[in-house]
Order: sequence, then structure tokens, then C-alpha cells
Amino acid sequence: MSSETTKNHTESGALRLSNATLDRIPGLIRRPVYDRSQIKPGIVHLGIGVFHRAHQAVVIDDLLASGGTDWGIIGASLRSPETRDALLPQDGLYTVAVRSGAGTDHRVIGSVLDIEVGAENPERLIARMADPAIRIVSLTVTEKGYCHTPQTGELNENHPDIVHDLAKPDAPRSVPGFLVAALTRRRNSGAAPFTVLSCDNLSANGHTAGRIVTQFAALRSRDLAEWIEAEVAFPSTMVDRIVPETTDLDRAEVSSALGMIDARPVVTEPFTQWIVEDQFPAGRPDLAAAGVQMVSDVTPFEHMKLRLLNASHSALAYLGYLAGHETIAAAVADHRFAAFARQVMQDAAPTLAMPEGTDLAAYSASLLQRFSNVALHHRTWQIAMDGSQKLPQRLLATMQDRLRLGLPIETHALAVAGWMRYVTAKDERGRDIDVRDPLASELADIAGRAGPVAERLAPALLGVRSIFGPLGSDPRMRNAVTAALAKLYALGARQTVQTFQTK
Ligand code: CS2
Repeated sequence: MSSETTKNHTESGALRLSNATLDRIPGLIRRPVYDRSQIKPGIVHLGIGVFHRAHQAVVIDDLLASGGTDWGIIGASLRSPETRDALLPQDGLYTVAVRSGAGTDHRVIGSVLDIEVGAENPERLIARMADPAIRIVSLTVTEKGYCHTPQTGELNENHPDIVHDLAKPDAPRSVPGFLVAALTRRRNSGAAPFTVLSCDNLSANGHTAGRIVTQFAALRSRDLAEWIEAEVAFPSTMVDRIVPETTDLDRAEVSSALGMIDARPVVTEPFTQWIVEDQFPAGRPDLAAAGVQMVSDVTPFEHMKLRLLNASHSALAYLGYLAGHETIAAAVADHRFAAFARQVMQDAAPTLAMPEGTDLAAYSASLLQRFSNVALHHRTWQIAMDGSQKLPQRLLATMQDRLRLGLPIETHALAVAGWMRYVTAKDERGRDIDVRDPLASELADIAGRAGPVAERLAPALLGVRSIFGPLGSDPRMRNAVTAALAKLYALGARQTVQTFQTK
């Protein structure tokens, strides 16, 4: 988009959100109250999807409004140019629509200053990250972006992107590839390194980021790996906000509220939470002033969120999808599924070591409340994605801990069985399921060879070591998951979830 006409208007001639049109949106809609031309970039964010734009970018928008001019965001997509193509004609502006039973609150966010696309021009993205003004490189690249083995958290050296990046370190594709390329430049130029801030739903996400980056660096040079280990901080964080993928309907609703087109809004819930370990040797904005909880160890909060929220989300996603529930809100409107989700949370509780004063019962109740937000169209199919990357920290870690404590694992075994039936790619009525997962074809092959027979399918899938590790060969695990899967095949998800509670 080059000419003024196309910049302020869409091709059909409708007005479009941008710096130049911002003062024409309805007066009640919040917008940046600061002079955007004065904001300098201090953060590069890898993975500028809906979650980042409804979470961290909103916190930074608040900080910019209270005077922190050095912390603007350069967003980056590693692959797809879509977000850049939609947002640059809008000068990076977009709307966050917060939906609840009380209606929708719109707010225009101005913290994203520019967007790079790694796949198109890796050099530009590396140069951005290597700029000494950038003090934080944050990440929401999803679990699979770490190119690790989910079960162990180690870098997967055979990952095709890692193999590629070792051969072409100056034109990388992967997250560790970009981080190491930029850190190398900073080291060579004598500039201090940036802090790497992981905001993905992994346990010990900072630690995991640190591990994959140093392991990747070590494959290039031991010296470089040692420098990274000594100089670069990787604080862990717990992030929480439910952000479904934006739909055409959402775009139409937001554009109608603005009175002009916003091609890339995000829709979310009122709740938002960010807990961050306070390790930023390169400096950081005053996050606490914008409501971020700064702590010395985020582990208990991260486990609480992964094992209560994300675990019950995944359980509802697989079993709910199989029962024909399109959204999480529809699943929990069915009391059997709500009770099952409650049980997943209750069973995780004894595995958590929370700081004094944490009320897990109240936290669980608030999660069910959030899940029942019918104004959010959060699809079970969306959450079901990438199960091979999600199961270990959401479900399997709890099972392992419960076995260690001598506690039964039936609840979680049913959730895992739900995943197994889901990845066979056939639903209960024999219709195809569009399974999105880096291991989808491997899982489909295993399922194809085993057939829809619990006694064969469960042990075969439990044998995928990158997901289950040694837990997969534990007889207690095999028995519990096989029994749950047999029930799922015999009764279907709806009935199984019900018999489960009346047991
Ligand atoms: C969800 C998460 O898609 C998923 O796997 O469980 O994205 C969830 O909505 C967020 O973690 C909530 O903070």
C-alpha cells in the first residue's frame, strides 16, 4: 500500500483505521493518548499472533501512556506475512475487543510500531534484534516453535529447521536460529545482549528457552554457548488470557463499532494475568506499574495455570469435540463436561506446591466461570491443535506426580484417551477430523496400523517417546489409558464422561 488513498481506505473505498483516521473513531473508544511518533522501539516480539496483541502489547500500551517512551514493540512473524500486510496499512494500530456477558469494550492499541517477516527477510529481523536499543526479545511462538522434544525439553537436533539453521546461520528459520544469530551479532559488536522473555505455555518457559538457545549455540561454537550461558537472562513467565482466533464476524463487528475497517482486530475476555521473574540485566519497563506481578520464582504459578487451566482446556477440547461441542462454552454448558473439568483441576491440586494463601478452589471456580463466557467463540478444535506438544506439561506431569504420590490417574487417563481417539482423525460418527499437529502423520500411521481397538491403539500411542517418555511404558499408565479408551469406543465421549462421575 503506497498511496495515501489506499492507506486510509480499503480497496472498496471504505475508511480504514490508521494514525490519520484515528480521531474519527467514536469518542467513547479508548485509543493511544501518547504521541506515537515519539515512541522508540525497546522490544522485539517474535510471534505477533492474537495472543501477544491481546496481552503483552496491551500492557505496553498502558506503559507508553504513562510515559515509558522507550518500550515500543517491533513485532515479527517468522513465517506468514498476513499480520504485517494487514497492520502496516494501519500504522500498526488494531482494536482489542473485550467480550463478556456485559457486552463488548473496544480499545485501539498503539504499542506495535512495525512488523518484520522472518521468512521474507531474515537479515532485517536479525538486524532489528541486534540493535542495542532493543533490550528485550519476547516470544509467543507456541510450544512447537521451541523445536524441542516436548517430553524432555531438550533441543531436537534433527528438527528440519534446526538442521537448516546450522547450515545457514545468517538466514535462519527457527526461533533458536534467530535468537542465536542476533546474540552473536551483539557479542561481536560489543553490545550487551537482550533479555529473552518467553511467554509461551511451557513449564519453566524461560529455562526451556535458555536451554534450546544454548544447545543450538553449542552446535555452532562452544565459546558462543558459554557466553550466552553467562550473559543472557531468560526469565520465566506465566501468561494468561483467553484469546480465540479472530473470525470474519469479529472483524465485521469491530469495524462496525469503529465506523471504519480494522482488518486485524483481536477478541478476548476481561481477565488478564502476567507473572514475570524479575531478571532483566539489560533493563525493563516498569511492568509492575501496569499490573504485572514481578516474582523471584514463577514455577508454582506456571504449574498451577498449566495443570488447572490448560489441562482442563485440553480435556474439554478432545472430549468435547468428540461429543460434538464446537466451543468451550458449549462444552461446559453441559454439566457432565463441567463436572469433568472440575475433576481434572481437583486431581491436579495435590501435585502443586503453592505459596501460602493461594486458594486453588477459588481459582478453579473462576476458571469455569471464564470458560462459560458465551461471548467468546473459543473452538474446541483450536485448543485441540498440537496436542503432542501440549500433553506433557498439561496432563502427563500431573499423572506422573500422582503416581508418585500413590494416587489414581483415571481422570487424566480419560483426557489422554480423548486425545488418542481425536488423533485417529475420525470422529464418533466416522467423519474426518482435521488434526493439526507436527506429529499428525506419524500419529495417523500408528492409529492406522493399530485400528480402532483400545487394547492395541493405547499402547501403540503410549510408545511415542517424544510425548510420553518412560511414563508410556508404566503398566499403571497403560492400564488406565487403555480402560478409558475402551470405554470411549464403547460408549462415546458424552456417556463416558457421565459414567466417570457416577462411578
Ligand atoms: C489454550 C490456551 O489453545 C490452547 O491450548 O489452552 O491458548 C489458553 O487459552 C491460554 O493459555 C489461556 O491463557
